[in-house]
Amino acid sequence: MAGAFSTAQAGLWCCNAGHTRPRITQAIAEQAGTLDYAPAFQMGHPKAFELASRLRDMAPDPFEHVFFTNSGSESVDTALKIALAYHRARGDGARTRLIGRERGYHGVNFGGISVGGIVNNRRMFGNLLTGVDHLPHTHLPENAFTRGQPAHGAHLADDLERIVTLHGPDTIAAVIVEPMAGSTGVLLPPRGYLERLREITAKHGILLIFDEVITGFGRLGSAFAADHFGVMPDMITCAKGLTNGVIPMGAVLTTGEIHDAFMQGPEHMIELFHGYTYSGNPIAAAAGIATLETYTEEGLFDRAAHLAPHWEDALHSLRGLPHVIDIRNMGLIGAVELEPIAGAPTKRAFQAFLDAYDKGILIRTTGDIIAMSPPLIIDAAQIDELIGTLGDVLKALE
Ligand code: PXG
Repeated sequence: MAGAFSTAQAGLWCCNAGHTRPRITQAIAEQAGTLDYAPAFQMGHPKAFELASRLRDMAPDPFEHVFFTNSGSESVDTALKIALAYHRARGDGARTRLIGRERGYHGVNFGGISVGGIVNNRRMFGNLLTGVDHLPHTHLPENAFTRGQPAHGAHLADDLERIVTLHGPDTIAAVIVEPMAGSTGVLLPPRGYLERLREITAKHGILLIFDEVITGFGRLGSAFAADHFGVMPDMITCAKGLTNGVIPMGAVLTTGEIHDAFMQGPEHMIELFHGYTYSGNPIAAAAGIATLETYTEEGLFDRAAHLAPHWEDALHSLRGLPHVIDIRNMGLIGAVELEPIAGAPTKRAFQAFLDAYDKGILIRTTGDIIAMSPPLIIDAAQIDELIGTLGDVLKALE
């Protein structure tokens, strides 16, 4: 791998094109010397529009509009607010409930932790948003060691019907899920699950938001997970890989229908009372354009798709090593789940993290799960080296 140290983690799931890419660093330097800041309220600058157009071109067809933020957390809260305001703008203002999912991660702002399903992210922070409910997570033991998308669990989406019946369909604004849950340990959507969620939300006039902060920009071998699964939500949130992790930036992609609901005039009025000082920041926009160019020029999303079977084989070769109770993979994402030490959850995986670091590889652990998302520029030999080293770590682990 490049240098003496290799990352199985692409930073924090964000440096999809690897580190210090010349096109990106150069674009940032040039932009800093040309237009380093421009206000984004009631005016704009060309680079923000250019990046929005390129994102639109890269995104699946229904997505025509972009709202820029500065992080995944801001993208999530922005999307939730757009959902509430969209229904309000259409005279459907009783739709105020937001539905997330257990073991979902949607960043650390109040909206995100409210719809998120990680107890430690919630318990310290009071009552959070009201009117929030949660779907069950999709992690079923009978799917252990499945290669790719698991077979069992599409029925878990039907729980949305229960929630709809409980609260009344006309009170629910949106459902937000990660198409593949990353942070809580690479929890894959069972076959048919996302399709079922789409069906039920559409039937009841509920918006569906895919949080693609991790799955966006090639992780699954397509620009977005929506392409990969062939399921189109109403909004996509993204960040991380948008600028290759180099400069903070996020975005919300919406359909024309959602955008148009706000455009009721008069023309001098603000349509959506929301935005950040740094929305569409010129340097971030320049980094984003250079990043998308790098992905396209180097065919990195196809590369991820082509490498995925090799990645899958390499990962699953770890089956049978001590303490390994599950292995999951999709695209260039993978997880190895370890049996927790009785009475000391997370200790074993954390030791694996330390041992791996000593051997020159950076892995990420969450609970007793080792989660990996290598840069999309990795090659087959590097995958073998990485997984070989991880195998040595696991063999020696107590
Ligand atoms: N949504 C999803 C799906 C994420 O994965 C966020 C929102 C929030 O993004 P920001 O940019 O506000 O951090 C994330 C972030 C990890 C890890 O190793 C994952 C994230 C952040 C930090 C660590 O699991 N994901």
